[in-house]
Amino acid sequence: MRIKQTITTAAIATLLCVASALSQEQAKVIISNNKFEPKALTIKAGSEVTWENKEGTHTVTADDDSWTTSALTAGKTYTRKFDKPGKYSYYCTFHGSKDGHDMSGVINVTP
Ligand SMILES: [Cu+2]
Repeated sequence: MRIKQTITTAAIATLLCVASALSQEQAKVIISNNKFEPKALTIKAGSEVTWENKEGTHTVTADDDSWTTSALTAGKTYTRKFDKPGKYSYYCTFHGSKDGHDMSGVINVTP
């Protein structure tokens, strides 16, 4: 009984460890009709974010126009690295607009 409990605890601890490592190194935003999920994501400077489009056609476009994707069709991904801390707002040119309207999101980059 005691051994079983210890093994279960160890297994859970391992899973939590793996989950936390994944969330740090593979920040992901899922694109669907018509939203970014999560809408707000916080990462550390130097991390990459991958947007994965599950359905429809969308763009990932910076509010300040400093970067954009072309139209991403279903199944396409886009990865961008964020080196400097700051707040990076973005939107889909087809279904959203600047300043967080409709289909939009934000990446918060911490030092
Ligand atoms: Cu869209």
